[in-house]
Amino acid sequence: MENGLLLKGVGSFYEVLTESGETVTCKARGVFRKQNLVPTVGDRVRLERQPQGYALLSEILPRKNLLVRPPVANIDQILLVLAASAPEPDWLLLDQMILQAKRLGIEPIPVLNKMDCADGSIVGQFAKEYAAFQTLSVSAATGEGLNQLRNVLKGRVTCFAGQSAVGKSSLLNALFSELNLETGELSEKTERGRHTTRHAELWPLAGGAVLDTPGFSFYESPIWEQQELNACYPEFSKTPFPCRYPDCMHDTEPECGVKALLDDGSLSSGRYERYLTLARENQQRRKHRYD
Ligand SMILES: Nc1nc2c(ncn2[C@@H]2O[C@H](COP(=O)(O)OP(=O)(O)O)[C@@H](O)[C@H]2O)c(=O)[nH]1
Ligand SMILES: [Mg+2]
Ligand SMILES: [Zn+2]
Repeated sequence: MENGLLLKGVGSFYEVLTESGETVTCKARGVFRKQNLVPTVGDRVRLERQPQGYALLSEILPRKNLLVRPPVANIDQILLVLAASAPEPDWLLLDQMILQAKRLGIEPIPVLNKMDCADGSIVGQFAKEYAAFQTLSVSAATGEGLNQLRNVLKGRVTCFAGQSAVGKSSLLNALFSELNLETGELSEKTERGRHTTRHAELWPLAGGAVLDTPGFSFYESPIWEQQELNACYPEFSKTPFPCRYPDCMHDTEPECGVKALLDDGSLSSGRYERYLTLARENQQRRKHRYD
């Protein structure tokens, strides 16, 4: 038995990257169908070589997470791509994506692309508001920061997300010259690109793998307990004193440590205002959860 990472499914065949770095085509055991278990890109699997013919995919190891659109399992991290010029960053969307990722046990990594033509105010806001995160500043056009990006991808399974035209496909193409994804401004893009109907596929890179599908979507917002939501904001942990209420929403409550951070300028008002928008929405959903 060997362990491997499922890179790609083609009909009833699966391509599995083994620990020795070999790509092996496997057939799945019939038992999965009976168990209603579908081998999925990203699955950690066990395979058995056969004396002749295809290897058998004989076991799917427990999944850390399973995303549905596109179907992919065991994502470790998500690169949330923004442009330092156009299109203007949708910071609220970024903060929402950070929450969604954390909920699924995926590490969010904000990435600022187009550094070759950066707008200083966007670079400044990015640096200030996401200082508590691991971030990257890159340019698909000049290659700036791509070595750091490759380092971040090492040994982990990564997907990309972000608004249209921020440069997700360009970054993937810069990492994998064979990929050849369609890029361009919104207006230039054809309705259905060559790659839109394909199934997702993982590209092995430096002991890890990258999902080739840019434009990744989550399902609708889950309902959070306030404490869980607070835990998604690493900058909140630096409060000078704990909030009086452990489930403090940092809105109008008395003795709020987060408001104190805001008052002394160490928490950016933009991040805080967007937090409050999301926290209030969440509170509404929580109130109406049994409607
Ligand atoms: N100046 C500059 N333009 C870029 C960069 N990355 C992508 N672009 C351009 O931005 C546009 C959108 O890129 P694309 O990769 O299609 O974005 P996607 O929709 O996120 O996949 C294209 O015209 C790219 O040539 C970059 O680092 N610098
Ligand atoms: Mg694209
Ligand atoms: Zn508080």
